Amino acid sequence: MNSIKKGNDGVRIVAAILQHRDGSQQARQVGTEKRQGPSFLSWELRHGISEGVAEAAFFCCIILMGKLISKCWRKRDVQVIMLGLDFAGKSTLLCKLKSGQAVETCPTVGFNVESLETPCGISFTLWDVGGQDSLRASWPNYLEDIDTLVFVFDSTDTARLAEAMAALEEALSHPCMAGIPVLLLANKQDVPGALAPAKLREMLQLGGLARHHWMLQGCSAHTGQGLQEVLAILGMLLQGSE
Ligand SMILES: Nc1nc2c(ncn2[C@@H]2O[C@H](COP(=O)(O)OP(=O)(O)OP(=O)(O)O)[C@@H](O)[C@H]2O)c(=O)[nH]1
Ligand SMILES: [Mg+2]
Repeated sequence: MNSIKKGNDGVRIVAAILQHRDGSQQARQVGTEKRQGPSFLSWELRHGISEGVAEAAFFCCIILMGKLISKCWRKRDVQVIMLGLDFAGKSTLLCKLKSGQAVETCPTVGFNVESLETPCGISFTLWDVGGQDSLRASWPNYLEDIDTLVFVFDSTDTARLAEAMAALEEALSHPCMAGIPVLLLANKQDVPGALAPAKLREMLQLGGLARHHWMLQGCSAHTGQGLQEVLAILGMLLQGSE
């Protein structure tokens, strides 16, 4: 059985271990090998360190590349979810943002989805999820891996404002929502007597919103009022979350 013994003067002693019949062992030197470099560091030690450093650097590179790839992936695949009570105008907003047209809609059962772009060139996927009472239990399924939440209020429906705020609060309490920016839309501003955004701001009970970066914008999915601002704010929020 051969083995290698380290010399502390940089000389590597190559030895053979002889095994006798009675079980005893004897080491016999069969050669030496002089290594370059500082004598206080044996060849094996130096070799071991450089190998360890190379290994660590390799794994660091892998981790950094993984992070870079996942960041690039996120950039290409930004997800925005739009929630709000039924009749708030989410689907009308989605169509107006996508095509510039105010189309007649049906209540959404499930979701609609479109790809859009902010004025600063961030492409994002906008999910419009049905807001009927019976569908709200499915909202948490849409909250995983989102980058921004858009919550739409019907500014003409003050009777259901408390219900809308409770639904918002419920969504914000989901663990996936931690640190996610929120854009609140006071829709239907074209309707005379609609609750003004400033008034809605006053009435908002901050609750879970206090833990988020949030903004409020008045708009009309019918006339397109405020929709350029909506896209610009989304761009800011999405840039901030990158
Ligand atoms: N006047 C006015 N009406 C709007 C506006 N936005 C939407 N509406 C109307 O509000 C009604 C409901 O709009 P939807 O877009 O279907 O509402 P929704 O939030 O998608 O509703 P669900 O799919 O049930 O969750 C429709 O009759 C729309 O035409 C708006 O800005 N102004
Ligand atoms: Mg809808």
